[in-house]
Amino acid sequence: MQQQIVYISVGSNLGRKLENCRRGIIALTSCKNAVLVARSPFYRTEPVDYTDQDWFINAVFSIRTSLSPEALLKRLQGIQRRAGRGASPVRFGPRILDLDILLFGDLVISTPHLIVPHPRMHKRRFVLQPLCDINPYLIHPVINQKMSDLLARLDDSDQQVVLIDD
Ligand code: PH2
Ligand code: MG
Ligand code: MG
Repeated sequence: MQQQIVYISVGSNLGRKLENCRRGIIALTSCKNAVLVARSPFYRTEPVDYTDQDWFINAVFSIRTSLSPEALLKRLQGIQRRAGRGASPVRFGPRILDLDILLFGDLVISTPHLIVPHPRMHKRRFVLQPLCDINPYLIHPVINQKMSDLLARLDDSDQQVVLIDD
C-alpha cells in the first residue's frame, strides 16, 4: 500500500497513565513501517461519555506508514493487549491504554471493525486540542472543515483539558 500519514489518539486513565501512553507510542513507532512524524504535548483530560471514572492522559501523534488500515488496527490492538488491557466491562470506561485511529490519509472507511475518520473525534476536545497542536489546518475528510474550526466550535463549558509539562 502507498505510504499514508495516519493520526492516532493515545489515552490512559489506569495505572501509570503518562508512562502507558509513552510506551504505547514507542511500541508502535519502533517498527520500521510506522515512522513517528509528530507528537502533541500530553494533556490531563476530563472523562467524556462515561464520566464516573478518573481523568485521562491524552495526546495525538502522527505516523507515516505503508500498513493497510486493517493491519494497523491489528497492530494497535496487539499493543493494547500487551499493555495489560483486557475486555472492558463498561463502554467508554477505564482503560490502561487506548490507541484509536483518527484519520488515515484522506480515506473514508466503514467496516464492522473500523470506522475512519473516528466517528466521535470532531466532538472531543481531548482529541481536537492535541490534533490542532500538530496540524490545525488539517481538513476533516467527511465534514470538510479545518480541525481548528471544529475545535473553536466546541462548547466552551465542558470537557476540560489541561496541558502538562513533560
Ligand atoms: N476515551 C474514551 C471515553 N472517554 N475521555 C477522555 N477524556 N479521554 C479519553 O481518551 C476517553 C474518554 C473511550 O475510549
Ligand atoms: Mg479504542
Ligand atoms: Mg477511544
